[in-house]
Amino acid sequence: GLNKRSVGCYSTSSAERQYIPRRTVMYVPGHDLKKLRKIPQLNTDCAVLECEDGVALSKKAEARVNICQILEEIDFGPIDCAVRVNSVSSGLIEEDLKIILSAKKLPQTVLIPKVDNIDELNYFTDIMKREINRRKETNYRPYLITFIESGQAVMNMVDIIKTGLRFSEEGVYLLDGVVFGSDDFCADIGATRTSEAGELIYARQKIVMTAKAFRLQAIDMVSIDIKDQESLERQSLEGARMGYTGKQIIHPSQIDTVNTAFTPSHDKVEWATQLLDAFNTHHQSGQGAFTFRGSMIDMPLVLQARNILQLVKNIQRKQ
Ligand code: 1VU
Repeated sequence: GLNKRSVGCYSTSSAERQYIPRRTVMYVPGHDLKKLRKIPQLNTDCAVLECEDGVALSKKAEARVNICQILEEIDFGPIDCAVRVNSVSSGLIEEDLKIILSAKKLPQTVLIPKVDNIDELNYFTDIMKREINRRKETNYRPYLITFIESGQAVMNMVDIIKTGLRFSEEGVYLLDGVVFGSDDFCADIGATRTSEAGELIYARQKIVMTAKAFRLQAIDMVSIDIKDQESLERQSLEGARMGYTGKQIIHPSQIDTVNTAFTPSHDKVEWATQLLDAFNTHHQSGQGAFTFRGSMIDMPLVLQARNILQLVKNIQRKQ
C-alpha cells in the first residue's frame, strides 16, 4: 500500500474514513434561497450553507430555517454538504445547532469558525452531543472542520486538534480538516491584507504544517476580489504548492480556477508515474539513489510522487 504520508490521508484511525475532496469550499449565504438552490448546478467539491459572517444578524433566524429546508429539498449528489455555524463567542451557536441538528436530513460536514482555544471546542462538542442524542437515530457522525482565525488560535492549534481528535475517537464527529481564516486573522493581529499575502506567510505555513502533521486537510484563505482571476490563480497555485488541499471561495466564477489549481496537472501526473516506474526498476536491482530526467532521485522524491498519485486517486473517486 501507499505510505502513510500520502496527501490528506488520515492514518491514526480506521479504514471507514473515506477521503472527501474539498478543493473548492464554497460559501452560500443561508438567507439566500435563490443561491442555495443553485448548488446542484455548481462544480464545487464542498458547498457551505452559511450561518456566520455571510449572514447579517437580522437574518440569522431565516438562514437557519432555509438551511433545514434546503438540506431536505436538495440532492447534493457528489457535493460535500456542509453547514458553517456561528462561533462560540457569538452566543449564536447553540441556537444554530439546535435548529440545524433537528432537520430531517443532516449535513455531511459541520464547520466551526473562530475556535481560539480548547474551551470553545469543548463547549461546541457538549452541545453537539446533546443535540445528536436528542434525535432517535444514533449513527449520525459528521465530519468536522475547524477554523484558525486569530493569534491565540494559531498558538493553541496543536491542543485544539488533539482535543478534536479525542472527541473523534469517542465518536462524536470526525475531525477532518482545518481552515485558515485569513481576514479575521489580519484583523486580530493588526495586519494589512495585500494581494501578495506576504503578511500572512508565517500563519499560512504554520497552519498547513500543523494540519498535515495530524494528517488533516488544510483549506486555504479566501480571495475576496471576485474580479481578479489572475491573483486567484496565483494564490491558489501557491496554496497548493504549500501543501493546502483546497481553498475557500465565495463566487461561482472562482470554482474552475481553484479546482484546477488543486488538481495535479497532466505533466505532474506523468512525471510521478514515470518516476515511480524508474524507482521500481532501480529498487529491484538494489540501487538507492538514481537519476531521472537529470535530477537525483531518492526516497523523499518517491514519497512526493506517491502523494501526487494518491491525490489524483482521491479526486477521481468522487467523479
Ligand atoms: O445568474 P444568476 O442571477 O442566476 O446567479 C447569480 C448569483 O445568484 C450566483 N451566485 C452564487 N450562487 C451560489 N453561491 C454563491 N456564493 C453565489 N454567488 C453568486 O451566481 C450568479 C452571478 O452572481 P453575481 O455576480 O451577480 O453576484 P451576486 O451579486 O449575486 O453575489 C455576490 C456575493 C458576493 C454577494 C455572493 O457571491 C455571495 O453571497 N458570496 C458568498 C458570501 C459569503 O457567504 N461570505 C462569507 C464567507 S467568506 C468569509 O467569511 C471570509 C471573508
